[in-house]
Amino acid sequence: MMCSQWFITMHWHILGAGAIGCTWAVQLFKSRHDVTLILSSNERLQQLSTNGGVTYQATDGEIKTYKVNAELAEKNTPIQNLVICTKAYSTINALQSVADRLSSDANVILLQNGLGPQQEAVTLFPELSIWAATTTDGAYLRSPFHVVRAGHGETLIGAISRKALSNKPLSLSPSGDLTLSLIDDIEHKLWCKVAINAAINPLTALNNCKNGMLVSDATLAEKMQAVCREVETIAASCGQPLFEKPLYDMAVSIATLTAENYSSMLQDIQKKRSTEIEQITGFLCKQAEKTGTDAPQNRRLLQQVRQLSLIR
Ligand code: KPL
Repeated sequence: MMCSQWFITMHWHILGAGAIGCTWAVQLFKSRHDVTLILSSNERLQQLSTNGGVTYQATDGEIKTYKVNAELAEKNTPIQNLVICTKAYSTINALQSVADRLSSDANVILLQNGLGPQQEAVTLFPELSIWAATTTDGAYLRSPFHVVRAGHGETLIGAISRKALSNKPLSLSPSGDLTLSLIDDIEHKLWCKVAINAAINPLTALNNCKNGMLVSDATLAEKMQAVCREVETIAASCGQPLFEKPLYDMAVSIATLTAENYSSMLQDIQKKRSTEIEQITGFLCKQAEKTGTDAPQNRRLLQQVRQLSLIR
């Protein structure tokens, strides 16, 4: 179901001013919603102010700066609609940092890679209306608060908490050039995304290569195939059949489509940031353990990426 098109001005708080957070901020701002970025420090507030707002480069090359408001999490004004676009490992801390400010009927959208934090958020905050989202939008930061939109994808959003499931559908309209769709089974889409990320990200991080190498290099292709077979078995053991096609075929298509890209995990390693390995491969290994499924390939990748993160 597409989000409806009638005009409703809403106040959106966005936590996580990375590429996707800045893209959402600009698109909602352009659509005349009230938008407030929640930033982690006074230095970040200063950086935004020095930049004059959020600078956005559209896919046609047009560059504009939008005067988006910002504040710290400590502010005590209520939050009605919250999008968390942090890295997966920061989701819970991010949510806890503003939990006191959420109105009783607030909507919270969790938009990140991986699985685990979404379920944890529902367990920790059962009274909240929580939605999970996954996106194929492409964007990257050229510098802090300067986002480049690399491609237009789709963002799928679905209810994951009891309250969100029983509430009226979420309305985000209008939402600029974001393509947002409300769907019933978001968990399945999150599993599919995790499966693709598990196939591509750790191998590219460990081999310091672009996504395309996983297809063009026979040894890496074989390794990716073995990982895919295992991920499919784990998913099936959890009652989550993945794609209609074999996972390996899907992973090959995506690695080919993004052949010139560095995966987000490799970028994290290169920039000496934490990776999302625990929410991707780590999540799958935990599920394998719960269901008594063998997962030697994924366990090895998990250990190797953990090691790599330690020795940087
Ligand atoms: O989502 C991605 C990521 O890098 O995290 C893929 C699909 C692997 C594209 O690079």
